[in-house]
Amino acid sequence: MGLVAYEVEGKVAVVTVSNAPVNALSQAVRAGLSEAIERFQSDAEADIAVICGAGRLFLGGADITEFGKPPMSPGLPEVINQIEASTKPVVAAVHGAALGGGLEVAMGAHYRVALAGAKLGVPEVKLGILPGAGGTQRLPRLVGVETALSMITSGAPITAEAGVEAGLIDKLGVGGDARAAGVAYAQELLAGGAAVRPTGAIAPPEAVDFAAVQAKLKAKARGEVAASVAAEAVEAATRLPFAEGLAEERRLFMTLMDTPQRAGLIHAFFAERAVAKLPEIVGVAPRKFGHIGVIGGGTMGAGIATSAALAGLVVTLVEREQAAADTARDTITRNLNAGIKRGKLSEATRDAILSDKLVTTVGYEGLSQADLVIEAVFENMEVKKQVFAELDRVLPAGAILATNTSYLDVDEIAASTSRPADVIGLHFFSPAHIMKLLEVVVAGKTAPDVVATAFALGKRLGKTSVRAGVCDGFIGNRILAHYRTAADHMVLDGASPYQIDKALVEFGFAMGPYQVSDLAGLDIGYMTRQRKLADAHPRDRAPTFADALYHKGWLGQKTGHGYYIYDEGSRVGRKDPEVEEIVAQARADAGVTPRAFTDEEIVRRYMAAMVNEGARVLAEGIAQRPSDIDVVFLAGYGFPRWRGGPMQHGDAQGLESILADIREFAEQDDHYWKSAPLLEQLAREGRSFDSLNKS
Ligand code: 3H9
Repeated sequence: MGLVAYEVEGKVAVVTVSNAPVNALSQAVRAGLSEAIERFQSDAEADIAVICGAGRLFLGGADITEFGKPPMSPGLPEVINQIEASTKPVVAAVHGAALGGGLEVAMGAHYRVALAGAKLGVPEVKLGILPGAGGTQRLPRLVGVETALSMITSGAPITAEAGVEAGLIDKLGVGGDARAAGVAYAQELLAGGAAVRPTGAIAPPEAVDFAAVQAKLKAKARGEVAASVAAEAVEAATRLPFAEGLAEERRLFMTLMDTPQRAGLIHAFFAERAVAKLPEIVGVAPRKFGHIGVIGGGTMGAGIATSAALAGLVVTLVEREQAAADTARDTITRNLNAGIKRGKLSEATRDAILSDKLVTTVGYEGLSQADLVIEAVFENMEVKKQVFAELDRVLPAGAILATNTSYLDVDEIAASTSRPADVIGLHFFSPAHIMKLLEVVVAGKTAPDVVATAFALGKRLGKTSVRAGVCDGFIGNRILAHYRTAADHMVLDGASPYQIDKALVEFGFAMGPYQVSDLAGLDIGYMTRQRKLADAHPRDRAPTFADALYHKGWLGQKTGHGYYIYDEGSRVGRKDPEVEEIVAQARADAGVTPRAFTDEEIVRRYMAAMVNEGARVLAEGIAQRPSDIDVVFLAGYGFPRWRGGPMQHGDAQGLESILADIREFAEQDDHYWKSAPLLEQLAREGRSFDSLNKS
């Protein structure tokens, strides 16, 4: 029977889905399940059926690769209705995970057993849709509206144990064999004379204050619609008979299926999985990395050390003086304590890390046993070279020498050592123990197994690792520098920094560029401008207002004042009229007559700049694929996930249209606005960035 096996074992029909890797409910699986249930109806040898999954989990949900394509019969809702309508009882035996359509299959069954630790969830909203195979109608009937709403609108799974408590699971299975647990439970049910028990026959659940629910969801949605629409479907369950509720769910599901948000979120899902697929490391075994060294105990070094220690690695952090080493230990302890507050680790784990896993010390000799050392010292080439000379001297053969530089030339650092093949960039984002993004900067001579180790380490640390080539700023900061310039030009031409922040937050960014400056510190941007001064072109337009703020000592949140004023204890800034005056002065000094910008033009300019520089980064091979750039911006720069990332956004807008914007903007400034040749080529050929993801 292809992907779905049917066997009878002592009056129990065992229906097993085997569709590696996650038992997605593809057309062939749906057809197989439907056939199996039909066969069970007329099978005199079987009085009860068990549905289970082969491999590491029960069912991972609908086959996401089918979305956006013409539907193929039988549909999942029909198959689940068929299971529920079975005249003989059906049991779902869950192990690993039952997700989305997978949990919906389980809810269509009459009884559910789950192995301890299994995850039960309806993550559809994370893909821009809602549980569309009865989940919004059956789940509230089983667990009540409140729990159903929480699971459906967050997409977060619960454990089998919590499922039992909530009434979703009837029995917690023992042992590691779901099929055996399912058969045992089925026999127990048979012995007790259990009858069919359709979830759809349960009375509609009691309503809650749905207006309040919607208000709460909309307040935190930042433009994302799925959770709110999913809550509408749950609301329908409370007021409509089951069949009508299913029809309403279907209608709402189809509206979400048609949104660009669905396309953006599913793009993000696959982009995040494609990012680790690198031809250069296929079949290459990573080196060992159980003992990590960190050079420098500032915010970044301490964050990296925290991240590694939390992942169970042994960490030796080296500082120049004992006092600095002690401060680093204090910072790491604070990071761990904050993790305890957020429920990420226990006090016992913290104590074990501090006593057994973490050494903070002075001098490089403590690194003689280290497998991989990450340098996180001051961003200065000469300082870095001194550190690498020391590392070259003390590290054992085969150890990896990594730099956390955010823009310096990793090739030059590598060339200063006697072992350039062992050198790589590992660009963490601050705070390093929290931010997901890790740029793996591969230099010209970096060995493939060093790249493989960097990706294995990233996975161990729970990071999203993206391969980047060597250039000033790598993928993220290079593109950031370019679009940030577009924002500064708009300020010089008449837009207020506050309007720009507001327009971009409404677009869906976590923060606008001037809020980001305040968070990062205005000194960072100032140093970058100073560093690049020597390469400046006479037609470059300097953001003199930003320099003026820096010289006033308004460095952002850390000084309580940057573009915004931060009142004591507040991280939310308020506007400052004095900043507007400083900006007005900068315009006057530059001889600019200010003009008004619409929010729409602000977004168009910002995004055109981002996509254009993204195209250059691709053409130069700094990023391997457009979707890797998307992942960088989703994981590290607060880009709205439901838009899929900047390159996906470019595709969604149409590359012709982005190019037309750039040409329009170039009429006022043809020095800054030069279209990238790759963008022109793709637009000319009628192709998208996504076509490069596939090639
Ligand atoms: C749904 O069910 C809609 C219904 O309500 C209504 C229908 C009418 N389909 O993540 P991994 C691939 S919506 C197709 O690395 P892990 C994935 O791309 C669905 N492919 O493994 C990857 O491929 P490759 C609701 C899928 O162990 C490979 O499997 N369900 C699907 O880290 C391994 O994936 C979800 O949203 C899929 N559904 O994590 C669950 N899932 O090797 C989505 C995975 O070629 N999936 N693939 O790169 C997950 O969250 C994780 O994959 C899971 C395993 C936790 C299951």
